[in-house]
Amino acid sequence: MTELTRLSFSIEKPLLEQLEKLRKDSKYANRSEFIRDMIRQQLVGRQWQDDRETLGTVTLLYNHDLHKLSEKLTDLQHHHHQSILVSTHVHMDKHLCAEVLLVKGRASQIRRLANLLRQQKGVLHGALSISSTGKSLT
Ligand code: NI
Repeated sequence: MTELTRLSFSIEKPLLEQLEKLRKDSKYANRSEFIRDMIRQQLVGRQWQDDRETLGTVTLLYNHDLHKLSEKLTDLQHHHHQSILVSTHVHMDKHLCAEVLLVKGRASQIRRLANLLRQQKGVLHGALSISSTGKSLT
């Protein structure tokens, strides 16, 4: 782990109050950890903006009764197997399925894959959650 450096800085009182409100709302007990995580959040956003190698999850909810939808989604995943690290399928009820894919690759490729999957007819909800491979976050 990298050595910690203590620092002091000036901040307007109302802005400090806003920071404390954000910290409490986010249930962080430790202000330093909250600020470190805010910085990391900015860095992850920057990695995605700069189209760097990233990590993300794609969640899909769909009705498997729809003609050939399951096959279509499986075909698309096979076609993009280099980007998909792991996938999980859960049968939600008699008709609905949920899948979560852990994906890794350039940000633009992951976005394209997530959009391709969620725009298939019969996919009721599709969401991309962005994360990071962890490089440059420590
Ligand atoms: Ni299922």
